[in-house]
Amino acid sequence: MEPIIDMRSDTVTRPTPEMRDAMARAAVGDDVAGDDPSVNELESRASALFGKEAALFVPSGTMGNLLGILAQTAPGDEILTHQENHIYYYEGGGYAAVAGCSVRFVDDQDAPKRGVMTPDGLDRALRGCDIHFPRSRLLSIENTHNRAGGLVWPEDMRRELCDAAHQRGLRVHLDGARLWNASVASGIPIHELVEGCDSISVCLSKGLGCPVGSLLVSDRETIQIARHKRKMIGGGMRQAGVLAAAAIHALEHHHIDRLSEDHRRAKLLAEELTKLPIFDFDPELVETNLVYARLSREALEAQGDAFAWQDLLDERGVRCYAESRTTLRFVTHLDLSDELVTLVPERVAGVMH
Ligand code: TLP
Repeated sequence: MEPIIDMRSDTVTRPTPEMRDAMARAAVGDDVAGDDPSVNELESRASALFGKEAALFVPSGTMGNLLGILAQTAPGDEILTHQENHIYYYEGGGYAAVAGCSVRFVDDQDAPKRGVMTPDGLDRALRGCDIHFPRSRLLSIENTHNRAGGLVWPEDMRRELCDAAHQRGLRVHLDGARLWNASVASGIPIHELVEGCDSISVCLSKGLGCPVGSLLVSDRETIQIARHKRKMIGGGMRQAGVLAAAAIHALEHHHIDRLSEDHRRAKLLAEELTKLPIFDFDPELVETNLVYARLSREALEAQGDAFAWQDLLDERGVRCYAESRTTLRFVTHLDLSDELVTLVPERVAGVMH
């Protein structure tokens, strides 16, 4: 069925013609030798935007998170995080396989929103200093929180948690793959959203529409260690300015501001989907560009679980991911339009006829 509407992720976007032009024209050099002017420019722009001392261009968000861990822990250390956080859930266990760390979960039982952690939750997880225990070293938070539905952390709670973590001797890493979305949705500038975070990984290849790339942002010393570790794990790239130029183009051409369009379309889609008996979720939970759409009991009984629904929708030209047995995820992004998004509910409804 034409056109195919690909809502699997905001990673599926292709660079715009203008972005490709900027990439073709990029000034480049050998970035491993520190010679690539475009990468150097991107890194210094990022550190200014985030209000931190330094930044490092890396191939992926997964590598940004892994380097955040590698630069701030030693093998045997423990990372504290929520059980639904990407760093634990989706990164192939890199924290263990490469960094030699273990993970201990901080629950969200007294938090107003899923995936949000509190100082009390942190205290329930921390076991203190004792020769029997691993050294608790790093707290990792995620904003926006992917598996909690793209939610934006309540800023006061984030700051409170960062303070509590520091008082307990932990460093704080922020997985800000979609921090741009958090900033646009909350109206809070990026540099404020990262106050109290010791390192931040942010993706360029999601909402901003770049083909490749993420940044790790931190203090000079941590970035220096991360630069060394990046080379160690094979992430040193040569004429990477071709890629950095895409990001500079995105920053200069309103690819951040336009995320409000993605958020508006996600909300609209959620409202339309919940008018169908196929879904059972609250559209109010949609705060940014991710729509976690829980299937109704009726839909599950009629056609099978979310994985079966994913295949059925695929046949109808709507691509999305099943995130669990009951829930489909639809993501809005740069390559969609109002026209395409409004086609989705009727195609979904067609599955039941
Ligand atoms: N997330 C992808 C999948 O891995 C699930 C997606 O489509 O959402 N942190 C967060 C919060 C992420 O959502 C992702 C990607 C990453 C890190 C990793 O980024 P990449 O894919 O660049 O390694």
